[in-house]
Amino acid sequence: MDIKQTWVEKIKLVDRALDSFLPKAEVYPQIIHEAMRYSVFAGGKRIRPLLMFFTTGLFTDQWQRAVPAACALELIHTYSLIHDDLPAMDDDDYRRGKPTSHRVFGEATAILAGDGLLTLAFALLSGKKYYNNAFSEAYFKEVSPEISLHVISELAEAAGSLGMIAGQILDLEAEGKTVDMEMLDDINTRKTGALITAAIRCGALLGEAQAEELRQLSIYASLLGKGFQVVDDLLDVEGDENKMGKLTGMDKVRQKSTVVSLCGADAAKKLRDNLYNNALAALDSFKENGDELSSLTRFIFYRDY
Ligand code: GRG
Repeated sequence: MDIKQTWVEKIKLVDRALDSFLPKAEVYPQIIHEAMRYSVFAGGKRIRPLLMFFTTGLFTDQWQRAVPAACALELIHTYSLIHDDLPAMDDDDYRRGKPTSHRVFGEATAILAGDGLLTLAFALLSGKKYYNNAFSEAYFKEVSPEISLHVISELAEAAGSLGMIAGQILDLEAEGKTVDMEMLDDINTRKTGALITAAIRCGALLGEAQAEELRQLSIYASLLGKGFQVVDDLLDVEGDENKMGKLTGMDKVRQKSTVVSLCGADAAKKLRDNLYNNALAALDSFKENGDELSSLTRFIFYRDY
């Protein structure tokens, strides 16, 4: 089985687990569950769950214990995209090739669908209701309460007003202004990097990594988060709209400062390559079980959607 096939199988597992955690679309009040499901199953790449699985896999074969936390992170990610697309924020009509949540369900329902996903993320990691869910079995059996609380707090901090929400508000405030590279790096570290870092750190915690291993992986995560955003900025300029399922060139329209607008596409590509090499070097000490994480790192840095 080649590495890509193992990715597909893990993504299918995430989809089945998400399906089991989310209330069915027929559950009252149907419209909110329909809207939550619409965005969760709209074709996301599931990069964050894979990052978490492969990081737990550096330390143990029992990576399935990471399934609930990986799903929780994907729910938080999906909520952030629904809210980011709203008229009050980026006002986007398409995401992943499909009409955005508010275009299908209206603004109020889209806001509530995001809220529902964010709160479900924390419910499924802590609620008795999920103890008997087949996808949670390993998590509730094998993970100590101390580690479980640590994971919940990592996710909350990453999503919160010092993490992703800080990045979003700073990003909105910076629209129409030219920010310097230091400020841009801070925005991106919070807006995009916080959830990427949470994927890696939660994966390491669930694998019972030692403090030094967690520190080393946090360095890797920070480089990966920066790289993720540089590639996103490059794709906005050079990407294929059909592959990406959304309009390109929007950073310019919205007068957003990006690495590409500040330094040009060539310099952005050099930065991407440097970040990629440094990210791989940060994984060096995990060589033995690190193949999947290294391949996913390559995919993230050189993806075309
Ligand atoms: C609204 C609280 C709040 C936060 C929004 C996510 C975000 C913060 C803003 C989105 C802006 C953006 C497009 C940032 C680039 C990084 C990013 C999150 C890209 C989308 O992630 P992918 O490529 O998406 O993993 P898929 O669709 O594959 O799940």
